[in-house]
Amino acid sequence: MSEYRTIKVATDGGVTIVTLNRPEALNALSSAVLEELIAAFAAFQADDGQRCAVVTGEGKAFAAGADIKELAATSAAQFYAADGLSRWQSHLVRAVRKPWIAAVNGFALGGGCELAMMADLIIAADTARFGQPEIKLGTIPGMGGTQRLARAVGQARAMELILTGRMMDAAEAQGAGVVARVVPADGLMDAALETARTIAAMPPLAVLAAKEAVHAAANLPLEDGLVLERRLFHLLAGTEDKAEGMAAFIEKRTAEWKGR
Ligand code: CO8
Repeated sequence: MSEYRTIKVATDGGVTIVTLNRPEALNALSSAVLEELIAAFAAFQADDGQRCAVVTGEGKAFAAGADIKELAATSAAQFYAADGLSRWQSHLVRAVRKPWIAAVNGFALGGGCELAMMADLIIAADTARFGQPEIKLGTIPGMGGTQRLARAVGQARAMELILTGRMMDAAEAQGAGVVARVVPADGLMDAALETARTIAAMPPLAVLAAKEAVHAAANLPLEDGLVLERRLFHLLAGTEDKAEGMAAFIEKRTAEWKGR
């Protein structure tokens, strides 16, 4: 859509494609990028025809982190007064109930790695590189890196990466559990779109519930997570889509989802 300056947004059927578009700054995540991502995600969430999103980067980076020039000019008082960085979590994670995929095409560093880890799943080009180099700038990750990386790869490797700023290549990131799938760079968008289209074709309520339940695994004690899973399972038992899905299986035909 033409009103965006720092991102590009397109749709392909039920899939929204968001491309970070500041290649001259390796898609550094400025406050303008955040505002536009918030608008794009709100539009994605609000549009019943859109079922899955893919976020990628233009050029050789997914995103090389927060915009260091902007960060350098922001005081502690400004950050604290604005509860700086909280809107990534509230608008790109909590407010987005539909699934989205990070298609990581190159550098995903600092805030870029954190943005990728906010996604419901990461598909990476074999050329992708992941890291939290904030320590080299005299700071630490500020939008989830210490928490999500530690949950994804375990404390030992997260500690090593965050204390040294070392980058992981795509193969290591996959082996460590950050990345769902690694594909050749020239096939990245095809692979991400194929996965997104597959998700977009699934029954919408079950997709929402599955996302909610899997995220709860990172946040809740096991007993509480198991209760949430069961309650969502019970809820889905009352949907038309569940009746349709099971009838279609028994009748050997393709199900038609209604989202209710
Ligand atoms: N911010 C602003 N500009 C950047 C950034 C960035 N993070 N990264 C690259 N650029 C700019 C460069 O300044 C350069 O601009 P110019 O041509 O005007 O000099 C242009 O992009 C190209 O970059 P390089 O010439 O450096 O490209 P190289 O291929 O030589 O190097 C690297 C690529 C290794 C990725 C290198 O650019 C680099 O190290 N970048 C910084 C990575 C980094 O430290 N990221 C962490 C930032 S701090 C952070 O993310 C805090 C997270 C918590 C807050 C999150 C809020 C969003």
